[in-house]
Amino acid sequence: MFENNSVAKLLKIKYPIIQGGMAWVADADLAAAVSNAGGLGVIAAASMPAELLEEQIVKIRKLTDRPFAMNIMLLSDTADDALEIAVKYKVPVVTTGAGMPGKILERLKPLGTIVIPVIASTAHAERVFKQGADAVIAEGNEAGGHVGEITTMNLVPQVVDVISIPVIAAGGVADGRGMVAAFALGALGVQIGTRFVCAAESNVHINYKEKIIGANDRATVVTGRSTGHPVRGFKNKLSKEFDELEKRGALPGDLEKLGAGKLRLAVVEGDTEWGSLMAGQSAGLVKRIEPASAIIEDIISGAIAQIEKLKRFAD
Ligand code: TUI
Repeated sequence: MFENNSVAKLLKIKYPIIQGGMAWVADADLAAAVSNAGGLGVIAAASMPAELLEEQIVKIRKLTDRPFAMNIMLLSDTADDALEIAVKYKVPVVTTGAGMPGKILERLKPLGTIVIPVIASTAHAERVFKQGADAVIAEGNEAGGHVGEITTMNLVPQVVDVISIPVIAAGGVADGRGMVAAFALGALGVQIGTRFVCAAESNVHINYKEKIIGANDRATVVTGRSTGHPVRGFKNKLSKEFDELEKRGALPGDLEKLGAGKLRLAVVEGDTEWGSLMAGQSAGLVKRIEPASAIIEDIISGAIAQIEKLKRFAD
């Protein structure tokens, strides 16, 4: 079906669906399940010390012979280590987030690694295009975790207009309708995070998954704008405390202290009040825990059904 899709061809995958590179969430188990289902599974380096990251790469190669990616979060202290591990293990695809990946492109492009930066503005898209990126992931404000200001609806077509490499849409995509909408805006693939948090193969604490399944459209909020690194996650005691500190003009250092270790607290310990439950606005679309293969099949069949409706412009 996607034989002529340039993202599927570039990545040698069946469906142009890329799993989000979610710190603490995106391990070899989840990534292998996504890759085995025909998407691109992603291991997030951000939360992993070097030995654990190496172990996870060895593990995913046992679990799948399909392509997979490593996500390098550029704000992380271990980004340089992760880059060298990507080289050592010849990881086929690297996605980057939360910064400008000039150094990563310089190191990996000569080796033939496919590099796909996440960007949140047209200026960033143009920069990484000139630096040799193979594609970009244009991530809108609806996404979970660290977010830019522009919505997916506006970001994607404006990015498509300024670069001539494939654009993958992220932020607010969780089902077939979202995938078709992304393609209507000119994207040639989608990145999905929040829905894969609830995959059966995801090792995220059940409390976190249940929060997503119980969420409505207004369940998330962006905090931390004053730090320069705004983050979207569930409204809870932590987000309220963060908001209050920010309103009182707290120093970035104090806000950082409040945030430290809170993603782990949510993902590993299942603390839904004081943990940082990063999630996108699409949490309201996620209805159940199901295998990654069922998620991907539902997205593809939903997209086909939606296209049929669109052809008739009617119900
Ligand atoms: O990176 C993400 N999502 C993330 S990273 C993360 S861990 C974190 N924890 C605490 C504070 C901040 C982060 C959780 N979720 N998505 C990709 C993404 N990249 N979204 C936006 C950007 C981005 C932003 C600025 C990319 C480039 C950029 O460039 C700014 C610059 O000039 O450095």
